[in-house]
Amino acid sequence: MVGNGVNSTNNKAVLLVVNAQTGAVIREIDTGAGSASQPNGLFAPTAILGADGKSIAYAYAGDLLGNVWKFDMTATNPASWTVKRLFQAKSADGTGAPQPITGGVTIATNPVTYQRWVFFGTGRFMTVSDTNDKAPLMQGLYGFEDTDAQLQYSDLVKRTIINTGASQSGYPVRTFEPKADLNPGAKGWYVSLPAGGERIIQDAQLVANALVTASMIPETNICDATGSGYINAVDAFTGTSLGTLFDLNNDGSTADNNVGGVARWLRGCRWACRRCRSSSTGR
Ligand SMILES: [Ca+2]
Repeated sequence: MVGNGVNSTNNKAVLLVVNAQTGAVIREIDTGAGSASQPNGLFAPTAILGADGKSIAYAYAGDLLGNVWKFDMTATNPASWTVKRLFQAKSADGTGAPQPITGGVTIATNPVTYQRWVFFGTGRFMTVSDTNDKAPLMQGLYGFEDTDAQLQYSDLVKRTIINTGASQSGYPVRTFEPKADLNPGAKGWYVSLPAGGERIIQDAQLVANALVTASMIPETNICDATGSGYINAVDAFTGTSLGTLFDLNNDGSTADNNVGGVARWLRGCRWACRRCRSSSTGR
């Protein structure tokens, strides 16, 4: 299974299911989302096996217009496979421009509720103009339950990044808000990334209950090989702080209780690209 990607002739987001042995197309599942004026494309899908442990039951994928799709492939006949939208990510809490989902989506089961969850970050880094996208709160990080219906922003809890200007052991650090349960009835959470062009263009990794994903902040000069970003880690099922995860002072322990002058709530560690490569800035 592959997403059709960008620049297709019909500008839609389409999942392609191909026979791996022969290359024959088993089914193209068109989400119907996209047009010439709003070109779309589907990115990397993640599939879930059914109860037999060998047959694909569902696949999930995001598209250029911020849609998260769930493909139901439980039917024996591929012609009966269906797709539905679970969410549409938009900037500034759902009121603004669609947030492109160009990395894959991550799927996991909540160990407490046994419900399936979907995780992803938003952003794109494909064109020259993408590097100049520095608007605040343009992109985000999301986690929500697959309720088999489309969720709205009102179904999610807004989480925030706090303590954004600190440093520890030479690293710029920041923190997510202290550990807290989801509000009653909430189906997930989201975090808006700050200004400066920060975005997420990779699929998140789940390590135990830690959702870990790198964000990137490109430099405006597209010829520059440098840039920076954060390694972000949050509690996957609440979107809040984990406690301890990073060893910033290199003492062999992740119990860095005081980070950047703020106790215990470290969740982001900034990295900087140091590749030795000639560029316009000579770095
Ligand atoms: Ca340490």
